[in-house]
Amino acid sequence: MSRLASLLCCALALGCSRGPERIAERPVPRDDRAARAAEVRAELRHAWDGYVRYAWGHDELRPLTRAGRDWYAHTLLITPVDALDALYLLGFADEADRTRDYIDRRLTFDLDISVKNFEITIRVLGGLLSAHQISGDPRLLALAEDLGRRLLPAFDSPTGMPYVNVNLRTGKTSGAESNPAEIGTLLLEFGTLARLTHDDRYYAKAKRALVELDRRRSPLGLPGESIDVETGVWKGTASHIGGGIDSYYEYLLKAWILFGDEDCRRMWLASIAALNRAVADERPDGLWYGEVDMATGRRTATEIGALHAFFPAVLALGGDVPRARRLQESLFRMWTENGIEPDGFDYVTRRPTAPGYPLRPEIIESAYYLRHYTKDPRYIDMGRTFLRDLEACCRTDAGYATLESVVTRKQGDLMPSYFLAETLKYLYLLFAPDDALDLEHVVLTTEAHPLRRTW
Ligand code: DMJ
Repeated sequence: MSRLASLLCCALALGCSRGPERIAERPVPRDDRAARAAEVRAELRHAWDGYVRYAWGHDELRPLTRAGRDWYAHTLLITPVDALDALYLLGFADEADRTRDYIDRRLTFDLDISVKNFEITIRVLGGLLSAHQISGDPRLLALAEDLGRRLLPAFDSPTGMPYVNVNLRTGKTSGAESNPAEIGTLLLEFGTLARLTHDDRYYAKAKRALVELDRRRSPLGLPGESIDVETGVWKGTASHIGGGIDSYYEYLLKAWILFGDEDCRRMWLASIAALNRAVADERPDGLWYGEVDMATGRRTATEIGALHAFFPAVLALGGDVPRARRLQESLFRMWTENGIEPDGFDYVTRRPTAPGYPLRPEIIESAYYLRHYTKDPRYIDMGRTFLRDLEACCRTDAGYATLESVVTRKQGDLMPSYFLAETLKYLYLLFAPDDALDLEHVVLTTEAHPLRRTW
């Protein structure tokens, strides 16, 4: 990072310790996009260097204790795999090549550990597939195939909707109570694996999970937030676009785009109509998406949050730019109200309901899509705010840290792998030249891994 930029960071960090108002008052500098793209690139370098120095070989970095953290008894190299395509995309080809060799040599899935099918699919399977497509390295595809084969038993439930966990060595499953996001956010990765290996089982299993979920939507066209995959009975009847449901919608649309799957198109169109009819909340201060009962449509909460902020991106990709713009404005107010966005926010009382900020990417992802489709500099301005606040509140000497509370600004001891894979990638893409990524010919997974239709 340039001397000027680090001085700016120090100044902003001081502002952060004095409380939220200071940051909100600070004017956003009107500098050019190229400089901001270079700044994000330097921040990726900083975050990556922290991981390499203090947590190399582990799943994630603990930036405050300066140590590594593994999700299970054995590392799955989650940060290196998740971050690999970001290293290529932001121009760190040497680091990426070295990391790719390390992954090829060290990553193994022959482990007696029970893993979360959804998380390992979106971070590891998706990361391996996109890095394989970028580098052409056949070893990454071999790893992806080995992993995919070990995850397949997860789908062996009476309904075909996957269990939450699966043991990578034995195939033993656990966790019958799941949710639409974990059931329905698998088809881009499993489908791409199917196409690249010519083994249609992967596509068929992940597609069936989506279809089984779809046919259990309520007469209003809505899913609930938790379901028993053995009985197919809903366990939680709240319907919304937040955590537990969110990326299920995203994959209906994106599977249609990536695979040309007409069933996914039909499910997407039915779902988006139901959402706009029943979950959207038009208020004098703007457009929000809250929570309703899936059966009655009765509004049960006026809560939104950082995870919901993926939705303007999906709306824009689906062609509804006006609605995407309005929702993004609401969500941006949620960000600026506290100087950084909380994980949960009541849009009526305007208070955080879940005060943490785990370095999430979604609002930045939406700004990127909206900038792509509208060319409106408004979204570049938003990006400057995101970058400034991230640097001010979450940057540490060893990388970036989550916030336990956006109110107190107390930092948490984790740099999730998606901070590199998604948050910094979207921030870079927002400022980078339009051709940095060919969004017309690439589909970004829910973990921001670009997949290309090469088949
Ligand atoms: C990411 O792992 C993915 O975007 C997922 O779909 C939801 N949340 C995190 C980041 O917030």
